[in-house]
Order: sequence, then structure tokens, then C-alpha cells
Amino acid sequence: MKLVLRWFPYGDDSVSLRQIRQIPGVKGVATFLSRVPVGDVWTMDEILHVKNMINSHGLEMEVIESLNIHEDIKKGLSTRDMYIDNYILSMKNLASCGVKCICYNFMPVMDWYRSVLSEYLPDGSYTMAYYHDDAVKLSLSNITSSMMRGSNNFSLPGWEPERFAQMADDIEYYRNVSSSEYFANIKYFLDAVIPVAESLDIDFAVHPDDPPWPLFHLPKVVNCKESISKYLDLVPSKKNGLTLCTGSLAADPANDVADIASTFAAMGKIHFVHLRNIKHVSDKDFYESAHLSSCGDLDMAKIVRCLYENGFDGYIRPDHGRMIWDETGRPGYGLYDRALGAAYISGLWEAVTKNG
Ligand code: DNO
Repeated sequence: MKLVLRWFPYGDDSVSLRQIRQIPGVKGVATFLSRVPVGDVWTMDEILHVKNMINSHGLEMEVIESLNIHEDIKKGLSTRDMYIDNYILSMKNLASCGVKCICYNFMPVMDWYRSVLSEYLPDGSYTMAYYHDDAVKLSLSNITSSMMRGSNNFSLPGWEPERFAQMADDIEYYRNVSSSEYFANIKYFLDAVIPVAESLDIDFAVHPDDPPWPLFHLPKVVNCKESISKYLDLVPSKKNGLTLCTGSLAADPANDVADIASTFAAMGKIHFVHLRNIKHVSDKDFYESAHLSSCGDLDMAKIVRCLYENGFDGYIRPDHGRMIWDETGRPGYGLYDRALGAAYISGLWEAVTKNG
């Protein structure tokens, strides 16, 4: 297991590589080239520019989060082949630079969504939260503007302002796309990229939908054990794997995350883990808690044990942290609470590896 932290280059992060290097146990960062427009090739020059910066701080760049997929591929448009070719070129360049794992998602139109980016908790910290009734009542423009307002002037992954103009049209477009058509588009993409991942020895790790239920009637793809199996079976290969995001899946109380961890780790299909804890306030409402089991609904020790006992040997990162100790930064991605999460994960891992 290798512990990493998510980090955003180009001065778009309140947390420095120097600070990350000082978190015990953290070996590298999961990052992405946010200044390359989605669909363009990640050139060697651009990748090396970021990699050298990371390496010069004694950290590795073995995980990419995310190599995003152009909407034309998701929609299955005729232009998709060009974007898939670009994607494959980016994969090849990343492999040449030592990248071993690519995290991505196949959520249409938008990435993750929280209805509150800064909710006050009784201990004086601030966290992200999701209230379903509020989320379904809001118009798209209310949603995009509240995400922007709450971003503290950092980019929010998946909520790049340049996407906003197109979002309303895209949501309309998907009204006529059935789940089976959407899965056919996924398969078309995976048929092209998984053989390349195999030849490059790169692990491909799809991130679950977050939240795991439809918003704006958009198709959902990876939100429970069955849909994970369906997705991974589209192209059977060890390389076609999962980013086990515990908090995304656990938002649906019907999901048994420990069982999902055991099942897919035993198949060698979990390449990357986002260990996030959440606390439900009702079935579809929750906030993101501190990482400890005692702070949320997830049994983090059990999940880590299930991963270890089933042979998991990939990357783990602490996930969204609260804002504590008066820190300000990108919601979910400050330093202090994620560093506490990293130390906690290291402790859980040490316990499970030493005591069985
Ligand atoms: C949110 C993240 C997601 C994740 C992507 C992966 O904070 O978990 O943005 O990185 O869905 O493609």
C-alpha cells in the first residue's frame, strides 16, 4: 500500500508540496494537469514540468486524478474517436513518466456535488454536506453559482467555470440517452483504452458517482456493488478497475462498503482507495466527518482490514477533510484534517499488517 495526498499544481492549492512531504507516511501525490483543456493531449513537456516539481520535493507522481473524459466520448458522438486517440496519447506519455494508476470518472455533465461547501459543525470545524431536498430544488444556475461562491477562489475539480455554459444543454441531451446507450458508450471507450492500459501496465480506476443517485435525471453508472460489477465486466481485465471511494458509496445506506472492498480487492480490481467518512443525518442527507470511525458512519478499521486481507496493494489517500484550526483553502482539500486522516490511515494499516 502506498499513501498519497491529492495536490493541485500551478499555484492552485493552499497546501504546498513541502508541507505534504512532512506528513509521515505520505509517499506521493495524486494530481492532474488542470491547465490542459479536457480532450487535449497531455504532452511530455507538460507532464514533466509537474512531475519534476513533485519529485524535487521528494514525492512521487504515480497516480493521476483525474484524466478526464471529454463529453463527446460520454455522449458517443462521431468526434469521440479523435478524443479517444488523444486520451491514449496522454496515457502513453503518462506511462513514460512513471505513472502507474489513472483515476477517472464516467459521470455525465458534472463530477461530485455537495449542496453545502462549508457547514459549521459543533466542534467549530467546517465541512461539506449534502441535503437532498435542497439539491433537487435548486436550478442548475443556482448550483453552479453556489459551487463557485463556496470555492474560496480555488478550482473545484469537475466544476471548471468554462464547462458551465454547456451544462444546461448537456443535461437536456442526456434526457434522451438510455442507461443501455450510455453503457454502450462506456464500453466503446473501454474497448479502446483498456488494451492500451494493459500494454503500458497502467491501472485504470473508475471513481464512483458522487452522490450515488441521479440528479437532473442524468444516468448513473457506478453507484453500488452490482453496477461496479457491470462496469468492470464490460471489458474483463485486471487493468479495468475501481477507485474505491468509501464516502461516495456509503452515501447510499444500502451499500455495504466493507463487502464491496472485500469483493473487488479479492478480484485484484481495486487500484486506488479514497478513504472518506461521512455521517448521515437522514437516508439521503449527510455531512463529511473526520476520518475516524467514531466520527462517522463507516467502520474504517473494518474497511482497511477487508482491503488488506483480500490482497489490496494499491494507493490510498485520505479524502475530503474538514476545515479545522482556522484553515482556509479549497473545500475538502485543506492540509490539517487530511494530514490527521493520513496519520490515522497509517495507524490502521500498521495495526492490520502487524496483528493480522
Ligand atoms: C472530489 C473527487 C472527484 C474525483 C473524480 C475522479 O473531490 O473525489 O473529483 O477526483 O470524480 O475522476
